[in-house]
Amino acid sequence: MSKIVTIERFILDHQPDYARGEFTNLLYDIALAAKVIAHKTNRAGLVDILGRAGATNIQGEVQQKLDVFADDIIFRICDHTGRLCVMASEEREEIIPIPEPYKKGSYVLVYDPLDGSSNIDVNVSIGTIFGIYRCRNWEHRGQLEDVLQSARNLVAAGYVLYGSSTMLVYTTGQGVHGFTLDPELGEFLLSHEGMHLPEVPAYYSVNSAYFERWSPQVQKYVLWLQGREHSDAPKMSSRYIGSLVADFHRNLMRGGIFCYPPEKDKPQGKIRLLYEAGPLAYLVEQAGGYASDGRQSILDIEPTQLHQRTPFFIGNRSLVYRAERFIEQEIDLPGDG
Ligand code: P6P
Repeated sequence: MSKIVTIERFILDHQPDYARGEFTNLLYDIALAAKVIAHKTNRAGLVDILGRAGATNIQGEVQQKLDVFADDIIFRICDHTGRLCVMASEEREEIIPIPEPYKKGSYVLVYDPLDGSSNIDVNVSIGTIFGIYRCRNWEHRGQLEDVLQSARNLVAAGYVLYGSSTMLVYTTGQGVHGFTLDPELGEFLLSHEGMHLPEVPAYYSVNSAYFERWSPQVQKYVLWLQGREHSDAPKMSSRYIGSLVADFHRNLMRGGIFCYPPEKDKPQGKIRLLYEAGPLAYLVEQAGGYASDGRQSILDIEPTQLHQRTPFFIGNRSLVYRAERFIEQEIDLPGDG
């Protein structure tokens, strides 16, 4: 039997010497939010049934869409602790200042409260993604400049996967560690210490229904992934469930690549840079992998807008580097002189 380590114990035992508890407590706050959201998402189907009496559920709460609920929970757990100077959420158009009279803290929290929430109705796993920066501007309460930082500046990143079990996976730059929620104890217990991408990838994840939307270079890359046209790609299987956190987590555990390429009418793709691609890119590098927009590391992209999107290739280095090689090729199109 392995040792029993709660996430709180692990965070304390691994906090950097300079940590004054603010950063450590912020990670606790996120773990608490994950427990509350897990409790709610695990009853998603029931909330509709229980809440059929009018627009409220049996607790008399106004029924909220789960992603709005998740956003609200993270905000209400984090807004008053004095650990943050500002937040940004996929669910909110603007940055989220820390309300007066609460003390301004040293950190910035960016998050996608419930990614893939459209999958809730069909009982497919969904996730929360988060990233933590240090505040840049000490003069004012948090500002946009504190949020618009490249993912290379992250001091922590992670995700929560609400699946067959609820897992919280995070890194503070000292490796990637996974914790599984014991619903009876209400504790996240260390279950995957020192996670690392396997050398040999098992899966590629891409929505092949969009093949015609991609550039010829991306089309050739995906055909390569599929082992066609004299491909020297490793033999892989295709897995794509339309939930980034679930697809990413499986590929982290088994090796592989997740791709959301640019499209003719969506040149920036779909995945958000600040609170989806950036935190996962920071985490995957800690697990031996790499993330790119097809031309450069996701970590080096300087955000200019809160909700900007980016093409996204993330997973085993060898597979992502290959995507960059295919995309940089100038392909002679039919009719070219
Ligand atoms: P598509 C969910 O909406 C999401 O943002 C990611 O979780 C997921 O990987 C992607 O979109 C799926 O998008 O266009 O393939 O349905």
